[in-house]
Amino acid sequence: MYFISDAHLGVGNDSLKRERELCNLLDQIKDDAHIVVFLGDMFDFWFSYKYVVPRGCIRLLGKMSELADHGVELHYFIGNHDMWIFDYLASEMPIKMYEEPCIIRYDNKQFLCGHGDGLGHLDKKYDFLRRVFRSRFNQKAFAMLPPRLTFSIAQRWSRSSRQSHSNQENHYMGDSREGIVIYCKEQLKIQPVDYFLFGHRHTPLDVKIEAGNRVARYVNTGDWLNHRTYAHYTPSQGLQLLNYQA
Ligand SMILES: [Mn+2]
Repeated sequence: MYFISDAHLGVGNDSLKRERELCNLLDQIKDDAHIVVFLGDMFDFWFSYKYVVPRGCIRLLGKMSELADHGVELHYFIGNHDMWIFDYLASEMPIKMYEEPCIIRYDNKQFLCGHGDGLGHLDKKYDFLRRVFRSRFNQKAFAMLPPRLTFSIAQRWSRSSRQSHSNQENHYMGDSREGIVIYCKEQLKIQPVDYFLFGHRHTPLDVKIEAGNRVARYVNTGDWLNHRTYAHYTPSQGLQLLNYQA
């Protein structure tokens, strides 16, 4: 079982190289992966219209559908950059799409997965924007604008969102400042979880989470944008954070 996040395809001069490397990883794991979980922001920006889809990212889309056809179970947690992907992927291949964190069961273990944005509610302004952008009514209104306008608004939002999140330090900031850690502790109080997996922080992390007499691990996959890190679980070796090797 593999977990990958935050490739942000479409941004930067090395986007194509990043995409090729990601496809290469998916090729490497194709035969032994039962499940691949994408933890969001694989695309830097996406908007699916009813009849039209954006340009680009065909290698990844092709590789994902190849894995799905090969019998690999695919899951996709929508991120804050690709939140307007809607039903496009699921209409092209067997893949399970999620807008909010959700538990995936494998090997009698509970993996609580999600993208990770807005968790812990440390940023009220972001909570508000998240609701605005995820409202079905606003999405429908947005889809009626001509793409030229939609894309320029969206690219500005994407850039500002990347800049505001880049204020977050690229190391562990402490339990009270890590929104995802706050969320993990709350969840562990309510239900048993073995592993929490998130992206969005762009920082590979492996944190022990304790609540009452329950203990779990929170692993952040880092990102494919800068770190080329991902997580791998096997029943014999448990959960590991790994670096991509060409
Ligand atoms: Mn994100």
